[in-house]
Amino acid sequence: MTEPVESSEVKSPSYELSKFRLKRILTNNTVRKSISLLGTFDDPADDAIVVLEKNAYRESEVATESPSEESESPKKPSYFSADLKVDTEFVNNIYGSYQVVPSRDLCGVKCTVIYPATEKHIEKYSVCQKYLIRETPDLYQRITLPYLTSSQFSLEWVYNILEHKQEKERIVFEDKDPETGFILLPDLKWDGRNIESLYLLGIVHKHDIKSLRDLNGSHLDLLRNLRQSSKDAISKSYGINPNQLRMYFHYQPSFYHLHVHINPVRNDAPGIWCEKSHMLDTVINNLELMPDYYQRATLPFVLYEGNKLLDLYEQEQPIRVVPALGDDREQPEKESADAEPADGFSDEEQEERQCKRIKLATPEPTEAEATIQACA
Ligand code: G7M
Repeated sequence: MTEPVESSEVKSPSYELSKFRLKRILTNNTVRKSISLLGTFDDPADDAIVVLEKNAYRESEVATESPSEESESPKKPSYFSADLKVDTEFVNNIYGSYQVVPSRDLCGVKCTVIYPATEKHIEKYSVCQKYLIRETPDLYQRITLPYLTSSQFSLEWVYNILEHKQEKERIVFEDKDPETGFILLPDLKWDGRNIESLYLLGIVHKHDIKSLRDLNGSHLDLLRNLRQSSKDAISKSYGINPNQLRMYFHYQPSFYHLHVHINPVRNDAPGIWCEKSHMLDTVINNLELMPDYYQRATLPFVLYEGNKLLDLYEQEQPIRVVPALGDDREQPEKESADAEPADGFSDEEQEERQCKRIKLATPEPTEAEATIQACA
C-alpha cells in the first residue's frame, strides 16, 4: 500500500498504487526508459497519470570488493554479488550476452503520480507534434498573456512549498527575504538518490513574476542571489563544484511562478533543449546590458499539438502548414500575373517546392519518433 504524504494542513488525495487500472499508454520513451500511463484508481470518474522511469545507475552499485574486504559489513548493494541471477542468451567466441536480475535493492523504479489528472495534464504527457513560435512582445501581450491568465496549471503545489505546507522536509536551502529570497528543493523528477542526476528547483518567494517575460533590471539582486546562494548550498549539501551546475529557466514554463531549474552539466536532464531553456547567467547578463530586454525581445518557444494556444497562434499566422514563401525574409510585393517569379522558378516548380516544404513541416511520425516525442 502506497499512501501519498499528508500534512496536517493540506490533504492530498489517497490511492493505492497497486490498484491502478490502465486505460491507455500516453508515451513510451525508449531512450529515457520511461512510460507514461493514463488510468484510474478506485473512482472511474477520476483520471490518473502514472509515470514509471528506470533509475539511473549509481557508481557505487557497480563497485566490487577485493577478497580481503569481503568479510566487512555492512555491504552496499552491488550488481556483482551472489544475489545476481544470470540467464545466458548466448556466448560466441569473445562475446557474451546475458539477461541479469540484480538484488531487490537495485530493482527500484521511480514512479510519479498525478491524481486526479486534468485534460491539460493528459495533453502534456501525450505523444504529439511540436511547433516553434516566435513570440514578439506584441504577440505576448495580445495572445500568450490573455491565454495564460485564463488557462494555466494550478500553482497550489508551489504555494504549499513556499508556505511550508508540503515538502518541508525536502527543503535544501531557504532565504526568507520577500524580495530576493527563494526555496531550493528537489524537483519532482529527481529520484533523490543519485547525485549524477541531481535535479533541484529554486522557487522565488516573490509572487508577481510569472516567467522570464516579466523579468527586468529591478530583479537583478534576486537573480544574483538565486545564482550564488544555490551554488553555495549545493556545494555544501552535495559536494558538487558550482562550475559543474547548469541553471536555467524554461520558456514557456508549465507553471507561471518564477523558478530556476538546476542540474549537473554532465547529465542530459529532460527539458534542457535550446528551444526551451534560458541560462540564468545569460538572463542576468542580458538584464545588465538592457534592463527591459525581456519586454523587448522576441522569444521563441515550443507549442504542441492539442494545446489551445497553438490554435490561437494559427489564427494569427500559418504554423501547421508553411506557405510557399514562408521564410524569414519580408514578404515581397505581389507579382503581376505574367511576371517571372522573382527566384526564377516556374509555377509548377514553385508548387513542387511548396509541397516539399509542407512535407518537411508536417511529417508523419515514424514509430520510433512517436515513442520519444512526448510533450512533457
Ligand atoms: O516547465 P517548468 O519550468 O514550469 O517546470 C516545472 C518543474 O516543476 C518541473 O521540472 C516539474 O518536475 C517540477 N514540479 C512539478 N510539480 C507539480 C512539482 C511538485 O509538486 N513538487 C516539486 N518538488 N516539483 C514539482
